[in-house]
Amino acid sequence: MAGRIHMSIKEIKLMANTIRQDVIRMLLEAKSGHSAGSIGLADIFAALYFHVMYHDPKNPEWEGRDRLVLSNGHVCPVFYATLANAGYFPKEELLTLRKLGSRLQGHPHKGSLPGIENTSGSLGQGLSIAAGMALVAKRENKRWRVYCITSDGEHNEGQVWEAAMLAAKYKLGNLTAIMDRNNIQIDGFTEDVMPLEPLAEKYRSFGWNVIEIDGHNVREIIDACERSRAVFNKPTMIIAHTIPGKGIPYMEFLSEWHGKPPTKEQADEAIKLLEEERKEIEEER
Ligand SMILES: Cc1ncc(C[n+]2csc(CCOP(=O)(O)OP(=O)(O)O)c2C)c(N)n1
Ligand SMILES: [Mg+2]
Repeated sequence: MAGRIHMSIKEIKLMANTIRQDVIRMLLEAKSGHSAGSIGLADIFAALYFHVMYHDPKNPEWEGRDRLVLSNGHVCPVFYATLANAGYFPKEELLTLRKLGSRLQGHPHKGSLPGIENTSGSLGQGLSIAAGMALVAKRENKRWRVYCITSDGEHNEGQVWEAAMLAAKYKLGNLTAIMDRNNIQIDGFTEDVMPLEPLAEKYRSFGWNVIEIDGHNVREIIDACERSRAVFNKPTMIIAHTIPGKGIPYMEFLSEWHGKPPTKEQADEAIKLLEEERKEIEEER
């Protein structure tokens, strides 16, 4: 049905746990792919698709849907797992990730799979795409919003800052961007490769509404998205502080996990830890 899938906080946490387990199984089967960023974004994707966004998995092209632009396309395992759990396509298909002929390629391709609004993989372009969509929606008085997931590493690219200027110029209050501030990129820590801080001050000085959150706190994610909806004359950047590889200690904070899959032993260990976390969530009030 067109509208929102209105899960409770606890249900969203369980869904994020399911998505993490799916990502581990997908990457193990594919024997390649991006682990750390995908695992770190599970809470944000679960909150967006199972609470915040208006969408309809049975009618992916519903005109009134909110649009999600994924800019850092390499984290698509978390996106695919979220879409499958929401009902966009059968969950069995998740295990075809990166296989020849699969609709689930290593980077998302618009037109191949329902629910994908933009082709990505080449970093730095998503915020521009999202701003363009939001500009159209504003000019045509549409009620739908644009959500853009962007990474910290891709903020090395000048195009991101061009998009930031444009979105502020056109007062795109219908645009909510969420930055995966996980401090790593392909070759190390962001602050070593190309210092980005002070990110909040930079976005504020570019004319954006900026909200900083713990990107694993589902309530904070939902609240920030709701607050962004109440600001009409500025785009919002939610800087979500996340832990790459969250919940899997051998993976957490390590850029070496940016782009490699787990071995069978590592995957078994991860599933065991995630099952323990699941029990803890189930016991919460
Ligand atoms: C235009 C472009 N340049 C370089 C790359 C290669 N690349 C792939 S991922 C990545 C690191 C990006 O950092 P981030 O998205 O923060 O990585 P994560 O946090 O997911 O590890 C790079 C440089 C690319 N995909 N596109
Ligand atoms: Mg990063």
